Amino acid sequence: MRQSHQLPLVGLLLFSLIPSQLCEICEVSEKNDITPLLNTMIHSKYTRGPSTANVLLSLKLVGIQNQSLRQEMIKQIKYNVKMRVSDLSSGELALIILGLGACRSPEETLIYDYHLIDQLENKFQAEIKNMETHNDNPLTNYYQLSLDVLALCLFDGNYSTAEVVKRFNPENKNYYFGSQFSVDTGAMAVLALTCVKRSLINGQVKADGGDLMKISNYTKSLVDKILSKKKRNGLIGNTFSTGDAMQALFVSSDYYNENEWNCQETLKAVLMKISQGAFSIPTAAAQVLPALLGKTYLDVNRDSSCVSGSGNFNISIPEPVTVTPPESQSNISVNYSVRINETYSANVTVPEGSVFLTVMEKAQEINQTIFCFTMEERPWGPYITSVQGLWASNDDRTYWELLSGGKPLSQGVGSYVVHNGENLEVRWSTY
Ligand code: CBY
Repeated sequence: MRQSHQLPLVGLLLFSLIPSQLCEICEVSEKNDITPLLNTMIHSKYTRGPSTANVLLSLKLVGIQNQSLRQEMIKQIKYNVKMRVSDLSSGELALIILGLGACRSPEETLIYDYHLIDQLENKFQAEIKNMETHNDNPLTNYYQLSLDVLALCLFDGNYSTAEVVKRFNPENKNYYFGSQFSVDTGAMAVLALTCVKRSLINGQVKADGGDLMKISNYTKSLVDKILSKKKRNGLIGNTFSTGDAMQALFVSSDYYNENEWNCQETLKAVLMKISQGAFSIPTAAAQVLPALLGKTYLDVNRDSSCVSGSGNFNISIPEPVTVTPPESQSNISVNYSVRINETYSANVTVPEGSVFLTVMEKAQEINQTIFCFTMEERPWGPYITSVQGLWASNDDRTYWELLSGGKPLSQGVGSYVVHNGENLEVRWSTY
């Protein structure tokens, strides 16, 4: 064959060798797919709860501009930092900084007006101090420590690279709950470490050469652990950790091979969960949304970041959906137990469609001594802090674990809907 005839053939061959994934953008293409998330996030009653900063951050990252909604959220955040900054946990404050600072918008000045970076530095120090005095246990957890490092790194706060290297070793127990690697925690750490690594490379932060190497090794190992939690249906960890895992994998593509992760498959699995109504809590919706549009928390202070990746993806605010409760409800009965060393049980009758919390309230009415409990409002909904007067403690890594049929639940008491005949349990556990 003459050379001039060979050329197009060679071209065709080369083209067919380019993996198809390279050409695909892993991002939602149908705006209707994310409408349920937007509905959950922007429904007015949620703009005031503990998830406000997360919702603001998420909406800004994906380029949704709604002035009145934004003003309301900023008002709420302002109130929180003015009135109760000392009550905020380190991670909550970090999220506020990320939310206010995202996209170089006017409210960014609030970070400096209220000295939020200084306050976060102090809170981060308090986390480290607690680890020194309480057997390596932070005041909160490593998910929040990673948010702290991320916010300090993105907004030029002070943190010690040596401290990061010392604490974020992937074998550290704080990445695990029991023997299980926490995908959410690992993913947030990858984002934080990637930011730190970039600052070291750009020379913005000084460190000795070994630190950069260690951070790279940590990232590689965390990415491996995250990928090992990939499920057959494409989710990574569970429904609620997949968005964070996607963000981590977006920023760390140097650390895994293309054939180790099929982003399209993961995206499809998340879209399926959205269509099944899985992201009904604003925090859940806010955490998953950026990844679906190819965004990560590292895009927060990039100039051009806050427009939709595909350019022509124009999202408008959907009309709120009004849910009408069913007219007549039948009752169901479940078995409810509190397990410390002994097990205390009761049969409880609740209306069909009730959540775990309703069962606990009913049980408390039956026997105030055995079934009394306390809870507090967290970004993911109510969190059980004590049962029978026994309090969960981060210093001791104890908590009240929720189980059904002996298996841990992946939802909290405010969202898990119970079924007739189910064996529900709250168990005094360590993590
Ligand atoms: N966020 C945080 O500080 C929380 C970090 C987080 C890793 C979080 C999951 C992930 C996330 N994206 O926010 C986390 N959970 C932690 C750290 C913890 C521990 C809390 C104590 C501490 N050291 O801070 C602890 C005790 C191990 C824990 N979670 C317990 C529970 C159970 C709560 C039961 C109760 N007492 O009310 C529960 C219900 C598990 C169980 N079977 O008992 C639980 N967590 C769940 C299900 C979850 C998921 C919530 C999913 C949902 N739809 O409600 C979770 C997203 C989350 C919140 N926990 Co924890 C993990 C998942 O399933 N992917 C930062 C802050 C600023 O927002």
